[in-house]
Amino acid sequence: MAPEIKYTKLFIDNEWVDAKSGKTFETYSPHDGSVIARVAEADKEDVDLAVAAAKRAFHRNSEWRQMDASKRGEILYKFSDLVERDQTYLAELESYNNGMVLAHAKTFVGGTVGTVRFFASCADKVTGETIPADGEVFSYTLRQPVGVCALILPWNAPIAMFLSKVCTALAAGCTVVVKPAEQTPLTALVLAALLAEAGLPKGVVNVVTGFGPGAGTSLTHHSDVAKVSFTGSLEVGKLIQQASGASNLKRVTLELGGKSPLIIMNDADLNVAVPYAANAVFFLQGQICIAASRLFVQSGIYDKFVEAAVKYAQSIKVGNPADPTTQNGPQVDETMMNKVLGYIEKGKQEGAKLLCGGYRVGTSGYYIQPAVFANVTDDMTIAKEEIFGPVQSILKFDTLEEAIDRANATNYGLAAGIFTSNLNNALQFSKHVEAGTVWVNTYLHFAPQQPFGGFKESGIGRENGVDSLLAYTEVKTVAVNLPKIV
Ligand code: TXE
Repeated sequence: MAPEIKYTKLFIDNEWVDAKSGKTFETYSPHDGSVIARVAEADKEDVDLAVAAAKRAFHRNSEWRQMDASKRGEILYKFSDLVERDQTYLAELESYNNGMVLAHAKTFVGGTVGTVRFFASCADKVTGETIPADGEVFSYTLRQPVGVCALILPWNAPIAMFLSKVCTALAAGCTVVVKPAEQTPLTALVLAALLAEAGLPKGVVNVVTGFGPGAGTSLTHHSDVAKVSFTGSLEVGKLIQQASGASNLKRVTLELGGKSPLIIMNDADLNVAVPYAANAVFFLQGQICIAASRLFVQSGIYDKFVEAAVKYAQSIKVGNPADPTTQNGPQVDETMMNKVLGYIEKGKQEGAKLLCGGYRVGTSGYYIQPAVFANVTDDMTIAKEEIFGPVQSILKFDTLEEAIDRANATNYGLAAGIFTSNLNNALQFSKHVEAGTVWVNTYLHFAPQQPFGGFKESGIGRENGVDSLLAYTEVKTVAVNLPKIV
């Protein structure tokens, strides 16, 4: 049975309101393309109201700004309990709107409760320093919340993205306006309701559903928004940097795409490496920024690895995300499905060898059978551009040095991995690869304590970990004159 849709309006000042224009837009089920709800479509006028509410909530006299930091933490702990209480419903709604397999959605929601609790524990640990400054002064720094933050979310992991960004901002003491992706607006609204239930004062978290041009651009150009945290495409990330420069130089954190390399050395344990490599690129139908979309396999085991990889990919059951036996669900929408199928066609045309999958499954919904390409070379489009779909591209290499240089020959730098039983290989690769996260004999390992983000064009700044928290603060230096004593 389809999960109940409880909220479809904008959430501003802890109230549910229609868009000023009265406009709504449809949101769909990727399983069959059916409309599951009509949601309020925010535009500039609504964004102005949401930002004004967040600005009021950030005023020095507001309940939020007057609140003890430990109390902010308590509210976040209470919120984590509510997310845990409603985790089944949240996972069902996530799966329904995004298409991710229900079991994966449940794991995600369960895991993100830990993220909320990590940031709850951080709320009263944002500290400054004392400075041994030259001269007769007592000098110290304060770490203060940056102000109103716009949090612009993607559609590939909506709950995880909402929780990680919102909880970091709240732990730092900011107020926020969240814009979920137009494809997946529903779970953000439920989470907003849970934040209000946890006791969050009005205006601290606001949610405006709508599109990039419109709600998104109104936020990124707004002069009362002090920071934007964005996860999405490289193209829009660059627009957001430009909007910052064209408006008020708002702080910008960007988590963009990737073309992450995974290296399999001759000495790797193939029983472990083959399933890890598959999961690294097929999880969430390949719709993850850290997808291991360039799989470099050393020449001594190349043929054996490719054979095992094909067998593994063929065993993946694609189907209705609500079915407990399903391993891969649909792509998020028709546009993304066609984009991925286009890349697969290009791979074939440019001479890569498609060994299995790579076709649409059925005619209803946006399903693609996982594809494995062998004989992929660095110059091919599928080895250069982010596909964001279930496409494993296997390249061959001879030496570790060669693998490192080829791994780094990209404008992206989000994640990387290596499977090897040789410690020197692992440490040398980890040292020289240009990536924000390196996994050794594992992949996709996430924890809220670990900073996550990209080198090069994969982004600016970090999500999660203490590093992310500091990016929601400004450092203020205070120097107090200390008259000399004798
Ligand atoms: O992303 P967009 P799309 C990559 C992936 C995918 C491609 C396109 O390669 O194929 O991006 O996906 C909002 N000002 N990733 O088109 O457009 C938009 O409403 C302000 C990687 O969905 O970047 C949504 O909320 N906001 C990725 C969010 O930006 C704007 C996750 C993301 O949408 C805007 C998703 C604008 N001008 C896609 N235009 C990752 N890093 O995990 C759009 N938006």
